Amino acid sequence: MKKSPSPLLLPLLAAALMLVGCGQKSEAPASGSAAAPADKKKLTVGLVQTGAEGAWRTANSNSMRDEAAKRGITLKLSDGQSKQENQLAAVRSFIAQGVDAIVIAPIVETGWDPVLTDAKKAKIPVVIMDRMVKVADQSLYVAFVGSDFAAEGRMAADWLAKNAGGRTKIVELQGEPGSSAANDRQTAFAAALKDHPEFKIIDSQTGNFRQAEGKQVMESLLKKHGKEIQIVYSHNDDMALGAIQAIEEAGFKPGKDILIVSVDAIEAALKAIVAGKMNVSVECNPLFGPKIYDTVEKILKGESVPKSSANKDQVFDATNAAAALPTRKY
Ligand code: GYE
Repeated sequence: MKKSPSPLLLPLLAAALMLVGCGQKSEAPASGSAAAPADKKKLTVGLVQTGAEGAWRTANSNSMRDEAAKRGITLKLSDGQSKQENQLAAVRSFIAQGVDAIVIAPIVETGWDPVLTDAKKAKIPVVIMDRMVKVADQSLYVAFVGSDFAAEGRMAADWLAKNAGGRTKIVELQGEPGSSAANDRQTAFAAALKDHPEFKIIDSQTGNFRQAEGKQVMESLLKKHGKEIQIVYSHNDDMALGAIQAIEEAGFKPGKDILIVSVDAIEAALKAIVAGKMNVSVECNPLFGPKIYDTVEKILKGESVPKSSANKDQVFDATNAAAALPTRKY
C-alpha cells in the first residue's frame, strides 16, 4: 500500500510543485509551440515581409500564401511597408502571439540582434528569407533561404564584358539602401568589373527597387550626363522598366542607344527583352514558398537543415527570353 506523505511534509510538497510549474512557464512560450510543434495539426507561421515595392515582391508574397494554403499552414503576413521599425514590431508581435515559426525578409541587413534574441529566448525558430541579416551570433536564426546576390552582380558584369560592344560608361540604379540585395549586387558588380578596366561607373543612385523612383532617378541622370550614358545597370527590373520609360521620353532608344542590364527576370522584363528595350536580366527567383515551408517543417520536427541555401539563377537575354516567356511563373 502507498504511504501518503506525512502532513508535516505537505506544505513543502506544495511549494516544490509550484516551483516546477513556474519553471515550465518561464521556459516554454505562451503558446507552448516549442513543446510539441511537430505533431500539431495546423502550424502557424508569421511572415515579416518587406513591403509591396514591386512585381518581384508580389510574386514572393503570393508564393508564400499559396503554398501555405496548400499545406494547411496558417500564414500571418505582416507588411513592413518598407520600414525596419515596422518589421521589428512585427517580430515582437509574432513572439507575443506564440506562432510556431517566424520567417523574415529583412529590408536592411543590420539591427536585428535584439528581436532575434527575443525570438530565440521564446524558442521560436526564425528562418531568414530572400535578403540576409548581419548578426553577431549566427545562432540567432536557424536557416537562410535566399539568393546569391553577389553571384547575380557578377553575372551582370560578365554579360557586359562579353556583349557591351564597345560601350563602357555605366550609370547604376541601386536598390533599397542597406539591403543585402543592393549591397551585394553593387559590390560584386564593381569587383567583377575590375577585371575589365575599360568600364566606368560614372554615377550611382538609389531608386529603392521601385519603378516610379527608377524613372525619376533616370530622368535626373539623363539631365546630368546626357549622351554620355551608354549603359544602365539596375539592381532590379522594376527600376529598369522605369528607366526605360525615362530614356524613351528623353528621345533615346533603350536597348540600343543605352544598354539595359538588370536583375530579377520578372515576366515584364522578359517581354521588354523580346521587344528589344532591355538587353539582359539576371534571374532572382522569388517563389520561395515550397522551400521555406519544407525548411520550417523540418526544423519543427527537429530535423537538421542547411544553415544557408541559395537558388541557382540564370541569365536571360535576346537568345533565350522568348522561349522562356510562355512558362514564366512570375
Ligand atoms: O530583387 C527586388 C525586390 O530582395 C531580391 O527585392 C529581393 C529584391 C528584388 O524588391 O525586386
